[in-house]
Amino acid sequence: MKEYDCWFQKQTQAPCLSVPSLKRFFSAGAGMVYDHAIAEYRFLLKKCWDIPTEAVPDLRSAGTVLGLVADLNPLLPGKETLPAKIPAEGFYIRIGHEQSIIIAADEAGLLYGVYRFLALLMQGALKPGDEIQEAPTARLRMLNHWDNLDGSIERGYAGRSLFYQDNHLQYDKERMVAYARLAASVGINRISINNVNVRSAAKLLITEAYLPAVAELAAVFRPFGIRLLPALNFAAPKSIGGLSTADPLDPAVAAWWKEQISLVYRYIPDLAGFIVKADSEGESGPFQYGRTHAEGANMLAAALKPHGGELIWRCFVYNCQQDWRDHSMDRARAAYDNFIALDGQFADNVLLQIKYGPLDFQVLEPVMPLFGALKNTRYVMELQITQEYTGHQIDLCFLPWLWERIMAFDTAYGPQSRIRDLAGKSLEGFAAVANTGRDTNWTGHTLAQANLYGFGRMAWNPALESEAIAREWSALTFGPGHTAETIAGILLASYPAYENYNAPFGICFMVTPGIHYGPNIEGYEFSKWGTYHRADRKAIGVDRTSQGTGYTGLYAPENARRFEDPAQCPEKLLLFFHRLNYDYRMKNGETLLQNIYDTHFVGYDQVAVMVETWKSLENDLDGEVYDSVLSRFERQLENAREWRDQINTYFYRKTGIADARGRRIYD
Ligand code: GCV
Repeated sequence: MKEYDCWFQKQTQAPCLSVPSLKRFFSAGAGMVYDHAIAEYRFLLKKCWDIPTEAVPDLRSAGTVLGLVADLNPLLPGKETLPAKIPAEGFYIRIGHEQSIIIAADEAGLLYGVYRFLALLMQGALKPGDEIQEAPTARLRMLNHWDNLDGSIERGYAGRSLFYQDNHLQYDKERMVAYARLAASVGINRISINNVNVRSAAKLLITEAYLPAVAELAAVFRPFGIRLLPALNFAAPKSIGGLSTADPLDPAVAAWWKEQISLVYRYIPDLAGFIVKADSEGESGPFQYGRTHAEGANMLAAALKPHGGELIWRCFVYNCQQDWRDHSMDRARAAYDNFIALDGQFADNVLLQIKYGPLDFQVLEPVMPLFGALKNTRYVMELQITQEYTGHQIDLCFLPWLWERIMAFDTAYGPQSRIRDLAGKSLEGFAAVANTGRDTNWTGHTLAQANLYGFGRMAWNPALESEAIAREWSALTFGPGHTAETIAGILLASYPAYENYNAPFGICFMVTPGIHYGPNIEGYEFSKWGTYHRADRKAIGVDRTSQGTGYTGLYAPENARRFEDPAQCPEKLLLFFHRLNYDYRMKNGETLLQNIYDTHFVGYDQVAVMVETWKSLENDLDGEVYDSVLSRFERQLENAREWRDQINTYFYRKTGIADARGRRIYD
């Protein structure tokens, strides 16, 4: 395996379809992305199998026919057997004995069809008679980069920024093309290129000092069907416009944005729009001027409207100056409380971007109650691929395992009310904070490539199972067979293990402040961030029921009822919703305390098994990949040991109660 190539490896086995049929192709269509889809077909056959391709002038003599339905239809024999309609960005593949076809109604669909065809070919999963018809469930499939112009990345664990260095756009063009290929091949169609905390030079990205370079970057992504979506600073009218205010209802402010956004569109006419973090963690926003978030967003949306742009407005708005002494505040309520009353007030080109959980990408959190509750607002879900709270790409944590559970969450127990059912309707897409950087393997931990891959696949089809994704990614990356199967198994074991050795049962933020790696049980206990667990000698947790902060009541009735009652609440989230005594009896008949001990002993042991399993692959893997992953696993084992022992010791010291099974707890 070559790490840099990710899921486009040089193949060691012949393709499962005949080489001459792959070689001789006929295509019809027009447009930049169409041309690129054909170019990708040719490029990847050459790169992965060393098959040179040849365009033939006559459809009948071609082994593979690719193109757009409108252009191919008049030429295709047996067209009545083709699907009557292929949805936007979708494709249809049919494998024949003599000839295979890849067709789409639009250019992006053809590109996705080519990638899918090649991915299946690499997995040895195509044979005559196969028909594959797919279309993305949701329209927006976005990567958010939290990259700063100085080249650093907020919460980045894979080296410096892919885009910037020394306050300039500075990148290796070939590498950027490779990145666009990786993203497009799993269906990504939007990339935001700078940190939502828009500080220093990044404020100037929308000015002529940077726009020519941003336009060049947009041109790299354009043939891949990917449009850019920079992050804006809400206070820009002041910081770069020289105005005395950024009040969204001030006509001078609105006029300034209109002018500035028109300027941006002169350079990048197909810009997707902008993303904004406002009134959050120190960023400026409409609250500063006594305005609502609808007023703030709509002003920017109006400036984008003539250009067909969309505004992505983040809901990560909460008070980060709380007093731990004050038990009446509950940060988990914040996004809901700030946005639910605005339902129906946003302009039609505004989409709210809502983190999947009410806090902040914690290891175990429930799904945010805004999903399904917003009835007249367009929105997308935000996930995090970069492993801020899930092990910094030192620890292995296969995130599609978590995402599968999020997609299956039923918001209301009504018809079509699971997250995956809402996708493509009110839930118009998914965004995720990217985990990539300049490290040769893109993601620091080589196996963390699976998270990038998995996000794209799940954003394309939220009904996909994480097991299928793990096997698919492993087969593409390591070649189908025993090694890939073993690695898929390791991936699938990783999230449950991480959950076990991390903070228990939905307690959040027991992590080292600031950096967010490694345990610090009371690190956020007396801080301003609203992140408390309030453990004492007898009990732990925040009561978020109707007797406490009332958070459970924000859910639709069925969920409110389940979460309200500890006996019905999913046990993994028990301490997110409830304050419980350590002697509370859980479903297995053991106390809460004993369950905390057990999960932590088990979590460490699970990591030890993962390490041994990895070692069993030594002779099957490229030495560099083997060694680099092994060294991360060794660090993970050490981290799991710290978590296990610090958590267990903490609760042992609080309670004085030893492990019922007599295992060693340090005092
Ligand atoms: C980009 C968390 C992270 C911050 C991040 C923020 C956000 O608080 O720790 O680094 O800032 O989320 O999502 O805006």
